[in-house]
Amino acid sequence: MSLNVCSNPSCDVRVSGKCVLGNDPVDACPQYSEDDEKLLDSGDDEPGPSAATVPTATDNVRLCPNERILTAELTALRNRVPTHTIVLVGEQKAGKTTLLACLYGMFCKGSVGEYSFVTSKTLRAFAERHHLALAKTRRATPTTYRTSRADNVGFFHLCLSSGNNTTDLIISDRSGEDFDDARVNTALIPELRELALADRVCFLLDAAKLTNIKTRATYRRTFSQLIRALIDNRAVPKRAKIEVLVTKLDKVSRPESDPALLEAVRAYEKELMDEFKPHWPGFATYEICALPSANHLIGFVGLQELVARWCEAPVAIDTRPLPVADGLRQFDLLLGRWS
Ligand SMILES: Nc1nc2c(ncn2[C@@H]2O[C@H](COP(=O)(O)OP(=O)(O)OP(=O)(O)O)[C@@H](O)[C@H]2O)c(=O)[nH]1
Ligand SMILES: [Mg+2]
Repeated sequence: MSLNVCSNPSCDVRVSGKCVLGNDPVDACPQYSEDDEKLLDSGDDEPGPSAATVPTATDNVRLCPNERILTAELTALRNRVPTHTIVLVGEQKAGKTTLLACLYGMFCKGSVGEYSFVTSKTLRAFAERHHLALAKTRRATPTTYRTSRADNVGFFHLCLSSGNNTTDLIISDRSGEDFDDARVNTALIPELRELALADRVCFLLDAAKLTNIKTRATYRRTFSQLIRALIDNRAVPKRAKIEVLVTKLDKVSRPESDPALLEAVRAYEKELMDEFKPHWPGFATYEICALPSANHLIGFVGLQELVARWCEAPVAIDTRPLPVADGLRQFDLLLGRWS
């Protein structure tokens, strides 16, 4: 690009601002090019049009971000397809997020029992957690990043198929601190809004903490206290099943571990059954291991059965009115005759 503003090569008007032929003003010179003047730096510092002011073309196609589903978006999904909602409950570092990461990892490899992966609306969120839980980074052992309290509650989606049946699982994950707070201050229980949607509420029990001499006394008490607080404050819907998932089984079943550790876990499971089963028929305990890093020999425990249970059709609620035993009108007695 030429920066000459005058067609006369001997004129240095561009530098000196004076016409070699003495024209004043300079643009009175016939050899002076007005067009080329535009090439001169005006000296203005105004920035060019910013990205924000340049109109961008949109095609109105909304891409699925595949992040965690937030509460506000959940209703739309639940209205579209019948879902089974699983709520994970547990104090900090109980293993909630690791369990989610493990489920994703297992379906990446193939079928789990009779269930195979169909799709997920939260693939990216699953993949991130799976990577953080299992990737060989510079850490000495695999670990999962803590779920932040600021994250609030988020939901993960898995669509699984068995034969001709497909099941949409929605699994919630939130920071353990929220559950700790709700246990000591029951006024906070209504803020655990995911519980009202639950078909299954899973309390994660850390087997390592339960058998640690320093923590076991407090942990035994606080664990059952949390279940009781949620039941007594009617936060768990009556239709929901309650599962206690004993996690980190690998830590109490190392070859060199004292067998008394596992016995202590089983004894506590029995105590929980005795305390809650009579009041909540759908109460049960199960043992799982979602990250066998302390004892590779044990492998992944109880996850195939867990998937099968979570995919079980929720018991249909009988909405028919009860027959009237001593109705005066024939019409009132009809229901009794039909049933
Ligand atoms: N050995 C072993 N470690 C586990 C297992 N499950 C979880 N962990 C570890 O326990 C720690 C806490 O696990 P998380 O999944 O982050 O626990 P969380 O319940 O999501 O915790 P918050 O997000 O703080 O509420 C991590 O370092 C995991 O690697 C397990 O089955 N075996
Ligand atoms: Mg977490």
